[in-house]
Amino acid sequence: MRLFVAIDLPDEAKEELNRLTLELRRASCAGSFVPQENAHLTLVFIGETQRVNEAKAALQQVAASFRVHPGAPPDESFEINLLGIGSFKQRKGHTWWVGISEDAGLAYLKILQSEVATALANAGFELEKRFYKPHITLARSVKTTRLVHLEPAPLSVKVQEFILYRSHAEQGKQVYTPLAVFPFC
Ligand code: 2AM
Repeated sequence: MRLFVAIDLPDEAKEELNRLTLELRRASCAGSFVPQENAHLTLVFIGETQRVNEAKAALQQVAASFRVHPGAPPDESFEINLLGIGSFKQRKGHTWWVGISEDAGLAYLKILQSEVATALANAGFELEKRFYKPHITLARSVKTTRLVHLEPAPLSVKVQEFILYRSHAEQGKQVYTPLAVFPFC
């Protein structure tokens, strides 16, 4: 199974992301555009594995200990703010994404990401060693036909849990199925 760990987004954020995606699609001649329901913020991409229960056990430990981490938020949840548009260059075009504001919420998010990555690595999962750049992907392999100026509306997202997802293709579409939800406790 192909697995990843991510934060789900509220409908309001997904609607705004979809508005941006549609605007980008109108200015593009090629690209793979993320459907509204698939929008998410990845913490860690695990990749192909059969060790689902081991992944769940490692993630459960993170959820149980996150609130006592020295840098953790004082409450059961924290807020991140969506801010700005960016892109990564790929061989087949660009990945376009929405970023996260540099504030206390981002600092908490980075701690959470690092805890998740460390727990999975300690459980024997081989993770990519790429620097973590928090982003919410709008589209991949995009080729634009004109200059595009996208401006996300100010939006905050309450983070109170993270989710282990399975990713698979169904009739040519990418489907993300939640396998387990891990609230901070
Ligand atoms: P992306 O949005 O930048 O493509 C599910 O595929 C999630 O895992 C996506 O958010 C994706 O990030 C992320 N991911 C990270 N590394 C990946 C990889 N090597 N292959 C597929 N997805 C990856």
